[in-house]
Order: sequence, then structure tokens, then C-alpha cells
Amino acid sequence: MAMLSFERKYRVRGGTLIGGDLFDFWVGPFYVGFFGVTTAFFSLLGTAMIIWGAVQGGTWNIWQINIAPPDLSYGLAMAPLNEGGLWQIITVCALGAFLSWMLREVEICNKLGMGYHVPFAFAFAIFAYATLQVIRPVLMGAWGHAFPYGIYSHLDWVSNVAYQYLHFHYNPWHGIAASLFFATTLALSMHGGLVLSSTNPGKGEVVKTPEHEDTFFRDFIGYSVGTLGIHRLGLLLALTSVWFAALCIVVSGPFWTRGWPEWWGWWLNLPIWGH
Ligand code: UQ2
Repeated sequence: MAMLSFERKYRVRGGTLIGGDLFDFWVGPFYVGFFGVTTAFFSLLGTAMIIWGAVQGGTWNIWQINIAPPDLSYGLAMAPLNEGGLWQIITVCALGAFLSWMLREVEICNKLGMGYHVPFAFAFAIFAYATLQVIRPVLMGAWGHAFPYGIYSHLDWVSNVAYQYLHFHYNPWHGIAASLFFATTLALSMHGGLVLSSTNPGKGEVVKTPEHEDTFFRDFIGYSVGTLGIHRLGLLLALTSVWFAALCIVVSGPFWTRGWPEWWGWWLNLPIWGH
């Protein structure tokens, strides 16, 4: 079926989560929906607040613009606009926009009768952001533990938080997350390379089949994970990367307050070393 007639066939009413037929229409190629409207609302309001914060900040140097969370002394209370209140509004807008975007994905999945794999995957990215900006600050008792909105300032935050734990690379969950991120790029580069190598043959050559792809890896390493399997593996690797990344930062502070090198004391303290 040609793409355009396919789209006409599936551009039907229904599948909405809220509001029935309200906003159940397209603008050009884009599905709108209730959550398209809320995404636009939160994105525009949040962006306006960022620009407003930049105006107050005294610099238009793109690297130095910074909108900081409230001072630790505010705890989990609301703060005046220019003392972290803007940061609080921007954070609410960001979460509102991200969650709206995810629910718009769900509605589009419903219309097409597809699984929820894409919004499920996006939920992990939202979860990672929420871990840094909401869950960990709440567990530690102050919004001031969240990262600031600015290019250099958020990098400084990462550096400072890492040094608070002396050597963050000794955090075991950080290592698991980093290894999974590397494995994700390995899997995607192998998959992209394999598919292109079989579907982009030389001039005058015939396009190869999935059997060629399987056989390449059986010849090469004695194992092929399979054409469906590589996509399951890729999704699993990507989601577990983000999961352990969120875990490694949420344990830092709420559940482990000393330097991360010290955590490995359990290994040195095993009763198996003699003396
Ligand atoms: C594969 C396969 C694909 C692939 C790739 C493999 C035909 C088109 C890349 C090979 C992948 C393997 C063996 C898993 C590697 C494991 C990790 C953790 C990176 O077999 O089936 O389908 O794209």
C-alpha cells in the first residue's frame, strides 16, 4: 500500500485518552490531540520563563546564561521568582511538556493499534530527568540539590557533585550505566552497519536478505541474535543504561554520603584475606 493511502486509512477518530473528539485532528502532517495542546502550552511557557530568567541574569553570553534552583535554605518550599522560583516553574513546565509528549505518543500508538514501546522507552528518559530534579532533591530535603539550567553551570554542577563523593567513577552503578551505554553504541553500530552492508550492495549487485545477516554473524562469532532479537537487545541495553544512570545518582546522597572509593571497603573487609 502506498504510504499516502496507508496514512489516509489510519487517520481515523478515536484512541484518545482524554477529551474524546476534542483536539482529535491533524494540522498538516502532525497529530494534535489534547496532549499536543498541553505540550505546546508547557513548552512555550517554559521557554518564556527561561528567556525571562536570562533577561534577569545580566548576561547574554550563551555559555554563561544560568537559571539556578533555590538556595538550600529554602528546603522544599517555593522560592521568590528571582531566587529559584523561575527554576521551579521551568521544572514544572519541563515535566509537563515531557509527560504530555509521551501521552501524545500513546494516543498515536492507540490509533495505529501498535504497542507502547516508544512511549515506554521515552518514559525512561523522563524518569532519569525526574530522578535528578525531583526524586533526589526531595529525598535530600531541598530543591537546591537539583542541577541549574545553563550550559556551563550544569557542567559545573556535575563536576561539583562528582567531587563531593571524592571519585564518582568508583560508584559501581555509574560503572554499570557507562558500560551499558557503550554496549548500546556497539549494538547500534553493528546493527546499522550490518543492515546497510546487506541493503546497499555495489552498483549492479542484488540486495541481500536477512539470511545473509544471520550467516555473517554465525560465520564470524558462531552466533546471531536474530533480526527481531537485535531490536529487543538494543531497546533493553538502552533502557537499562538509563535505569542504572538514574540509580547511580539517586543512591549518591540519599543512601551513600561518603566518598565512593570507601564503598569498596566491603571487599577489603571480607574475612578471606588472612592477616
Ligand atoms: C545479529 C543480527 C542482526 C544485527 C546484529 C547481530 C541477524 C540484523 C548486530 C549481531 C549481534 C549480536 C551477536 C549481539 C551482540 C551483543 C551485544 C551486547 C552488543 O545477529 O541478526 O540483525 O543487526
